[in-house]
Formats: sequence, structure tokens, C-alpha cells
Amino acid sequence: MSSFLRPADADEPSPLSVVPDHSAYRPVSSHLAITPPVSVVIPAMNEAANLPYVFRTLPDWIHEVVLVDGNSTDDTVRVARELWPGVTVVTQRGRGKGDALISGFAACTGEIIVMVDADGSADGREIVSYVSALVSGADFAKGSRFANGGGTDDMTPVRRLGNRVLTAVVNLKFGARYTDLCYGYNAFWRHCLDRIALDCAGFEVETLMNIRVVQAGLRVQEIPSHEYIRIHGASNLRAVRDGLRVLRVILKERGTRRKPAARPALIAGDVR
Ligand SMILES: Nc1nc2c(ncn2[C@@H]2O[C@H](COP(=O)(O)OP(=O)(O)OP(=O)(O)O)[C@@H](O)[C@H]2O)c(=O)[nH]1
Ligand SMILES: [Mg+2]
Repeated sequence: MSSFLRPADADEPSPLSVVPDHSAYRPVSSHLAITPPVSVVIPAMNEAANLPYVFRTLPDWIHEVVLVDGNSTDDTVRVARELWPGVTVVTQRGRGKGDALISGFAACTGEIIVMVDADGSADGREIVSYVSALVSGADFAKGSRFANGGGTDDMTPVRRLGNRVLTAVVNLKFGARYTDLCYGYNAFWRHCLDRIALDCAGFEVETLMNIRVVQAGLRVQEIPSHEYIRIHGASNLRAVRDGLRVLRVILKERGTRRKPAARPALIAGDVR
């Protein structure tokens, strides 16, 4: 069990009173000395041609890779096993990216879970930024293509406009301050899953996560991320159909806009 690095667990004993178990921790880099076990979940449907690019960028210090196969008709599973011999392959029972991620999360044994697309659009070398944010105190590290330092090569004007409008609606309704909404590169401590109880099937999964982490009062930090263009194959996303699914989720979730914390009244002699 991780002891002092894991945040948001008020019931845990004081760091000074426990002996940390470092056996599961791995050295990472000069930026981040050690990390708890990190699971990388990759939803993949017919991505055999892209997997070599994805796996090439994954850091060698991660604890495991969980690939969720959406009943691919190509060599996705064989290629994944060749590229990462210890890979855990989960065969998806249902359909859709949300369904795939929920199955993948359930199979993870790490304490930190990172979601990475299989189409070559995500750079695994960014994982260290996500993990750094989590070990520094965030519960949920949310990738953003529109935060300073982020970017995208793979967004049509229609998608860009849709994403911007949906982001604004979520910010307004739920009191969030997101710069990006429909983006698949995120990471979080495993304990977040108990607080957000995911129950959706399709591409609306990221939106649902983003809303529920805010509703749960979890600490969210945006991580600037660059989205590269899908290398091979065709998108599974249909802008209008999936945009409407996202909108439905936003409308269905109950708004929980929180009031800013009241400042205690000044009393005589109080110096601020
Ligand atoms: N297992 C599984 N993976 C899926 C499913 N639908 C999409 N994916 C994967 O989810 C990731 C994101 O899907 P994409 O088709 O790239 O969607 P997108 O990123 O919005 O669109 P483009 O990058 O523009 O093609 C990819 O790794 C897909 O292979 C599914 O039903 N099952
Ligand atoms: Mg993609």
C-alpha cells in the first residue's frame, strides 16, 4: 500500500506514524524520483497499425499496460502482445469507448491509472507530467489541448467549436474551470473511481468523468497536452451523434455549482 504519497484520504494515519512501503515504488526520472504503480489503459478497436507508435512512447517505469480490445478484426491483440509481452488484454463485452474504459479500469492493479488512446494521437512521454501532478496532490490530472503548452493537430473546426461550447456549458453548470472537455488523455488515483461511479458506454465517458470529479469535490489539475493526428485508420467518432450524447450527459447530471467559500469576517486588530 502506498502511504504518504496518496492524497485525499483523511482517514489515513499521519505520515510520520507509518513506515512507507517502497517495494512497489519505481524510480522514474530526475523530474520525479519515485512513483506509485502506474497502470496505463488503452482502449483499442482495430488499431494494430498504430500500436507500434503508441507503445514506443510509453515510459519503461510504468507498472502495467491494460489493453481493452473492442473485438478488433485486425491484429490488434497479437501486435500488442508482441510489443509489450506483459500486457493485460481485456476483451470488451459491450460496445463503445466508455464501456471499454470501465472494463479496463476494473482490471488495473496500479494505484494511478492513465488513459491513453491507441491511434497514435497521444504521446506517452507526457505521462510523467500527469503522474507528477498526482503525486503532488491532485486527485485527477486532466489533459488539455487548450491550456498553455498544449495543442492539437487533429481537430476539425466543427469539433473545435462543439468542444468549446460544451466546455463552456459544463463550466457554467458545474462551476468547473476547464479549458478542454472532450479529450481522452487523463490520469487519476484509483480511489477516484469509487467517487465517480462511471455508467456510460460511448465517447461521452470523458465528459462524465470531468463532471463527476467536480461534483465529488476532487482536486483537478489540467495538464497541457499535445494531440497528434491519428496515424492510420478512420475515426470512430461521429461529431454530431457523439456531440449529442455528450450534451445529453451534461443535461442529465445535476448541476452542483458550489458557492465560493465565505471569508471569515474581519475582526478588530485582525491583520490580513
Ligand atoms: N475497445 C474499444 N476501443 C474503442 C472503441 N471506440 C473507440 N475506441 C478507441 O478509443 C480511442 C479513441 O477513438 P478515436 O476513434 O481515435 O476517436 P477520436 O480520438 O475522437 O477521433 P480521431 O482521433 O479523430 O480518429 C482509440 O484508441 C479507439 O481505438 C470501442 O468501442 N471499443
Ligand atoms: Mg483519436
